Formats: sequence, structure tokens, C-alpha cells
Amino acid sequence: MLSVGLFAALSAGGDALRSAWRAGLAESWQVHGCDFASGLVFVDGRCQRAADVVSPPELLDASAAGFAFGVATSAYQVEGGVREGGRGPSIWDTFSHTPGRIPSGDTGDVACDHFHRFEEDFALLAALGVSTYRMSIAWPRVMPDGRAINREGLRFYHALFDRLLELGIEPLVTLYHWDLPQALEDEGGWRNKSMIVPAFSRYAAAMFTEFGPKVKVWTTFNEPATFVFIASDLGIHAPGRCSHREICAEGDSLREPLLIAHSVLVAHAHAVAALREQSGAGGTCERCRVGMVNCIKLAAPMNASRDADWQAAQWRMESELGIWTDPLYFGDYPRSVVLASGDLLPPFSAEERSLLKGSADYFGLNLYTAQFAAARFSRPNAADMGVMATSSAELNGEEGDLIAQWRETTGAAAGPREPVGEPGPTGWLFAAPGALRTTLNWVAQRYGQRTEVIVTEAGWAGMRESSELPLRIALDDQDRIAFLFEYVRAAVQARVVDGVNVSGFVIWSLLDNFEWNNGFGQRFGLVRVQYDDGLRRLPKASFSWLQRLISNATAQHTGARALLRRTAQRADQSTSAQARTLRASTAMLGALALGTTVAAAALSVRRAARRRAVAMGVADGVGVAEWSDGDEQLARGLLPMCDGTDDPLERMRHSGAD
Ligand code: PNW
Repeated sequence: MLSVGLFAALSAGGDALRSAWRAGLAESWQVHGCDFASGLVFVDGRCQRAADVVSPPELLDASAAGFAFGVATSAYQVEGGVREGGRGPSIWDTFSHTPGRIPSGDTGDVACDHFHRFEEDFALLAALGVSTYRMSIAWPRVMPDGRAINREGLRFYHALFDRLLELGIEPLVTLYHWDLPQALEDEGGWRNKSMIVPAFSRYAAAMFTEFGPKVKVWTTFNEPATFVFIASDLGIHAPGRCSHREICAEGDSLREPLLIAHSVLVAHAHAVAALREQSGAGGTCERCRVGMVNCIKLAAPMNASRDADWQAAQWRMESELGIWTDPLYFGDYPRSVVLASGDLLPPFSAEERSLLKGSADYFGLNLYTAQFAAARFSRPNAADMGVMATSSAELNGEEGDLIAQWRETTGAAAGPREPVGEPGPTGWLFAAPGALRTTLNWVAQRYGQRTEVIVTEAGWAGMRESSELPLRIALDDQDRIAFLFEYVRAAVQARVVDGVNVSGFVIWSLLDNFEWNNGFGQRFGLVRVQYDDGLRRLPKASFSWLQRLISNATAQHTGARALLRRTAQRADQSTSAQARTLRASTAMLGALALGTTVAAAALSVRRAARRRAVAMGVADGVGVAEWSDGDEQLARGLLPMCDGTDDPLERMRHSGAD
């Protein structure tokens, strides 16, 4: 009975995933065979260095205007100062100081020392030109025992927010990025619903009141899937609980994760209710918006011609992402998850359901990578919904037996020969940009096309950044540039081509930092941190690439608007023959502007710009070519126009007359 219901629930879902897949993967699943590790991407029909191209063409389309860029960090990963300013211990202090828990022996005691160096780090943000900075508040810094306020901790975050606002950077603030006050863990932590839900809601409400005038975009939780399952099923994140007694002294991998999932969702609902009380006109957190940040490895069917694999993939999407996000939009868990979990997953009360439904103002998505999913049986089965693998190489790995068994049972051909994306140094992170576009489409199709999605994290641990390598090599992170180029492009394609309401892209991370159980060994930063040399900050090649990308996009979109304005003025003032051409082109531009794809016509990228401009009669041989020599030049050409000191149209006319 159970598996029949589940089958029905997933059949429809398999179709949903298929259509998101069609939108997302058709063009950009893998990296087109360009040498990704050397920073090459596929643009204009050939492999080019992403660092030279700078902006994915789609980003310069006018309908990408307003797309926000940001970078992220989290408190325990960068702050350090764990015993300063009245901060109390968190579960990550305890965990990282427990011998054997972090193989390298690293801790967040000092981390990047952001606690003392935030001014320097924010100067880097300003130099980058980002409009958004995603960060988290350490609960144990503002409430050392999880309950009583520590004024010194509040002062620290006030100083941070003040500085960000001075720099014109919007803080996007997470309340919980995994650093639970140890005192609350000692009372049962997230397993103790009746203790933790009120404790978290009080913490959240206090933060909204205190910082509401300065912080307008809030996140309750970062990636519950990670902190719940990795911490309480695998036991390798704090507080390190699981059923395997050789790894964990305590825990129950079967029961605890779902109990915790339930508490976390209810805590989110109550925190959002507290925010709504303050976010109305005149409230302390007026116009504040709130959401939750979730992550998923896109599940791709191992064999796309097998229905059962689509269903297994859909199952992974629902059980790993939908379990967190369906409650926020629909008020309850996915039906497939309820059916498969039996009584392990506590149901929501009617009151909880109504608090949950509609409790997200935006959808925060962390998307790094993808995995293949395969069903071991021709129909999904609640007890065994299939296996995940990243490549056929895994046939020999841990999952090998499962996949062999799957092939035997189903008679299906071998799994994929190619890895799911470009392999990186972490073991789990494969560069698969199409996974981002597909997931964005999956989200839009499930929760509505108007659902605002912010890509709250995507990032890459560099392939040649270990401390043993010469600094010159470590700083030249062409692979990260290629990764980010392709991921930004995937997000922008989802926006301008697929119509997903994705409003911004936040890169993990500003700085190399404490990468949880992997310590300082994995480096995700746009800025290198010299751990053995006074924690010096050294911007990598990707830092200046992002700088150029942001200034290009800004110039392009500001430029397009300015062009419209100025052509209109000129056409009004002038009576010459040239002015008649201008007037015609103004009318064209105006008409296009109405249609939103717009003045991109005259100013979009390179060839497109020339082609479209010719079609408009603005530019045949009149100098658009001078803008297509490179994006940098394009940006330079447009920037002065914004403050009125130069006029490209004037230049077009001159070069046309020449
Ligand atoms: C995120 N996955 O975790 C966290 O939010 C960050 O704190 C962390 O430093 C960053 O990613 C890099 O690891 C993730 O398996 C963990 O797809 C796992 C996955 C994604 C994100």
C-alpha cells in the first residue's frame, strides 16, 4: 500500500523534474569540453578564457538589469575571537576541540580573525562593488547561554552593520549558521522541541528588534539539511551524534534527524511570526523580509530513458529539498516524504501548518553540484528509494555494490560513464552549472513562477591552492573564474530565458575560511587568507574578475537607460538629417524599452549589439564596432556617458561621418 501511494506521488513528480530538466539542461549541462581547470568556457561557439570574456553575454541583456551580486561568510567560519567580547561556547567550539573530530585538528578559535579585522574585510567588499553581503550572527556572541543578552555582542554587530550601510552594501543576515550555544545543546538542543522552539523564537525576535532598523533581509536557517543530517545521521558535524558507535558516543541516525527537522521547521515558523509582528509600518523591523536558505545537489536520472530513475531523482529532490521548502509554501511536508517516513516524522499541528504556510518572502538556494539518482527497482519502494552516485567511477567505490545490485535487479545498462560535472578537489563538488538552472526551474515550477529566488551560495574550492604551492599559482584561480562564470550564466539564463524570478547571486565566499570538518584545507575564497603569515588577505584572480563583471553589468544597464534618455533629448533638439535618423532610432529604442528586452538592442554584447543595431538602422558602419573590442572597453565607453561627460551617440555620428 505504502509503495503504491508513493509511486503515485512520485509519478507526477518525475514529470515535473523532467520539464525543469528540459529548461535547464538542454544547453549547459557539462562545460562543453573546454578545459575547465585552465579557466576556459564556451562562448560564441568556442572555448575562451572566462577571465578574458569577463561577463556571460546573458548578463548584459537588459532584462538582467537589477540582478544583484554579493559574497558570503558565516560567523564561526571567519570571526574567531571565540572567547572575546563575552561570547559563550557553541557546539562547534566543543566539537572542534574534541580530539579526532576534525582530522586536521583545526578550530575556529581564530579563523580569519574577522572579529578584529572586519574593517579591512569590508574594504575588500567595497572594492569588489557588491551590493549585498551575506553573513550570520553568532547566537552565542549575542546570547552566551542562548537566552541572556550580551550587550557587547550586540555592539559588535551594530558596528558591522553601520559600516556596511556606510558603504552602501545591504546586509543579508542569517540567524543560525550552525553555531548553537552549547548551553542549549546541553538541554537537548534541536531534539528538545519544547525547549528549543521558544528559545530560538526569543533569539530571533530580539535580533529583529535590535537590528531591524539596519537589516532588512533575514534568513532564519542556513541549510537545515546539512546541519541536521550531517550532524545527526552521519555524525561528522557538531554536535556529532549518530548510531555508529565507533564515530559517535551518542545518537540515533534513524530517529533524531527527522525529529530535529520538525523542530527546526516549527522554530522557523515562530520566528517568522515574530518578524511579521515587527515588520509592519512603524514597526521596529519595518519592511523586513525573511526566508530560509536550503541546499540541494540536483538529482539527475542516471538513465534518462528509465521512468523509475526520474522518480528516484524526484524523490531525492522532494526528500532533501522539498522536506524543508514545501512546508514554507504549502504548509506541510511533501506527500512522498510523509508516506516514506511513517511515524518517524512528527506531523505538524493545524496551528503550525498555518504559521508555516507563506512563511518565506524569498527562496534562498545554495546550489553547488549534482548527483545521479537511480532506482534499484522498477517501481520506487519506500524503504529503498534508490542510490546516488557521481560517476561510474563510483561503481568501484562505496556505492559500488548498490549500483551493481541495481543493474542486476533492473537489467539496466551501465550507469553514466561521464562524471556528473567537472571534478574538483573536494570529492563532492563537481562543477555542473546546468544543475543550477534546472534547480531554479524546478523551484519555479513547484512554488510558482513569481517566487523570488536568491542564489544565496555557489562556490568552488580551488584546484591549485594548497599551502604547498607557490603563491603565484595559488592566486591564479582560473578554475574558480570558469566555475563562477558558468554558474552566474546559468542563473541569469534561468532569469532572462526561462522567466524564473531569480534576483541575485551570492558567492561563497569572500575569504578562505574554516571549512567545517575539513578545517582550513579547502579554500573557497575570492581572497586568499595566509594562515601561516599573519592572516594576510591576498585577492585572487577571481576577485578582480568579479570586480570587472560587476562594473560591466552596472555600466551596461545604466548605460542603456542613459542612452534612451539622451537620444530622446537629442531628437527633440535637432532638425538635421542625422537627427531624423536619431529620432527614428529613439522611437525604436522606446518601443523596445517598452518590451523590456530593450536598449540591449543597441548596447548588448558584441556581435548581438552590432547585429541588432544594424537592424534598427542606428548603426550600419557607425561605430558600434568600437564598443565590441572587449567588455572592459565597453564599460569604459559607457561609464562617462552616465555622468554626461561623453556621448557615444555623438561618437557614433562622427565615426559614421568619417
Ligand atoms: C555550505 N552539498 O555547505 C555552507 O553553507 C557553508 O558554510 C560551507 O562553507 C559551504 O557550503 C562550502 O562547503 C554545503 O553537498 C555543504 O551540496 C554541502 C553541500 C552544499 C553546501
